[in-house]
Amino acid sequence: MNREALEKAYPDYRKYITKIFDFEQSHIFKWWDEITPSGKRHLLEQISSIDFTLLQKLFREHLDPASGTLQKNIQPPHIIGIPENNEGKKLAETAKRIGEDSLRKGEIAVLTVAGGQGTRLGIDGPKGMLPLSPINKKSIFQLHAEKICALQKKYNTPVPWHIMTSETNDDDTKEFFRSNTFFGLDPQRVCFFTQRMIPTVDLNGKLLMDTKSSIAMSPNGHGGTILALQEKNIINDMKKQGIKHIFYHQVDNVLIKMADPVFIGYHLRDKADMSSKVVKKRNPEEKVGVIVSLDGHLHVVEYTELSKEDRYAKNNDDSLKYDAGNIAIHIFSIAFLEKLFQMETYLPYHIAIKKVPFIDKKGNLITPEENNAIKFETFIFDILKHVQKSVVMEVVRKEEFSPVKNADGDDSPATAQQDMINMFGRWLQKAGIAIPMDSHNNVAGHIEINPCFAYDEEELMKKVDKGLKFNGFLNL
Ligand code: UD2
Repeated sequence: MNREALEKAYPDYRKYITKIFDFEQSHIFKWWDEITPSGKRHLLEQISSIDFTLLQKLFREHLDPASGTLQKNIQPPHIIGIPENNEGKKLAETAKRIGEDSLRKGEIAVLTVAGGQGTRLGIDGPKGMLPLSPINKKSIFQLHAEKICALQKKYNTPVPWHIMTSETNDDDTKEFFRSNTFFGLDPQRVCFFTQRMIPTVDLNGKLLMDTKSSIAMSPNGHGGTILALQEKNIINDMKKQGIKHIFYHQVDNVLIKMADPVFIGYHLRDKADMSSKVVKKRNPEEKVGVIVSLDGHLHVVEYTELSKEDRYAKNNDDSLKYDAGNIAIHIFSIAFLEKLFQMETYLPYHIAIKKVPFIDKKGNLITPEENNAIKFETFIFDILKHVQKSVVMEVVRKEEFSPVKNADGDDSPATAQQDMINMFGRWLQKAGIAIPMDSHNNVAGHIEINPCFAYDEEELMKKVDKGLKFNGFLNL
């Protein structure tokens, strides 16, 4: 398609059309004469949303990775460990009281990031819709919703829930909540917002098309949360409701201890800007980033970016030196986020080389078997660089972290279900109920406990019938 003709025909989009040619991306107009007027409009709208200067800079950085590498002076961070003695337990109890007080005052909102595409899981639709609970096959969203419901009852307070989606799954997510009557939550207190999208390019930096009238775009990473909170004025809405801190987590962790008061308490006690939970890494190759201290600041080194030497580095007692696995559970203070907005700080983009479907020169949709594309993503934890005060708290993995990432094997729906059953089994055992285990040390049978019946072990102890006999199936 001819540049002058296009510029003349669409004067409103002239400056964007010019950019397409200046940045040598004019192949996207290959099918211009074939596509419908609404297809043309869509493509022009997409072009007007793209920052081509940024895209070119990111691609150049990808070609010259030396500019992006760091990690020279990393050290293990200071961590609040799992309480092992009376002193540790007392500190945790005090923190819990502080956190509960804040919950009662209605100062905490929950934010779930659910804008990802779930490509590794290979499902069609939002991950949160996956039916997952061991007996009732409740979706992940429902499991989260019930925990929020239980919190509201326990602390007699509203806990607003903000869910970040992306263009790829926003409609489906909202429709899922509507058709399930918001799982009993007040729809006024469930707020959806979308993150921005960024184009995907091929290995030569050329824009990929997923149809003849559409550039392949992907969500800009969970770091997009920060920009979205700012652009959509969500922080102001939260402040009006008296919210002072945001409890942040990823949609895929079915064991999430929603708005954990102990964690909130430590965060408040230390007047932290941002706090993080960690678990000990299972092994050097586990796909979680690690929290480290870098030049006096906390920093997360993503699993793809930690050198082999550091991945395998050991302490004298043979434990891993960098084992503070980031499980993406954070608290942000609103005051800190406001300061961050004023600084106009931009999170850096990371690069992922992936397989992305595209249309070839003949217009046929190709699903590649080899990596063919570069995706650009920002990561929420990169704001640690701007944090003055921070808490890192270690928690017990089997009580708090079981993500659904893969279709099978580790971190799959099957392991998530088993981890839930085993956790409920341990709670019941603590309450004095005999729970038989199989040869893999898993509960022999199925258990599901609704958080509205018992939110945690403590509550279960109070409520469960101590004479209960487990016959391999328990749905409370
Ligand atoms: C993430 C962390 C990893 C570890 C692990 C724990 C990154 C880069 N790595 O790995 O260090 O903490 O999680 O489970 O974060 N999402 C969005 N928008 C996006 C991209 C992702 O909302 O543009 C959400 C997504 O819906 C999911 C979460 O972020 O809830 C994690 O995304 P992921 O599965 O791509 O991250 P993963 O598992 O590689």
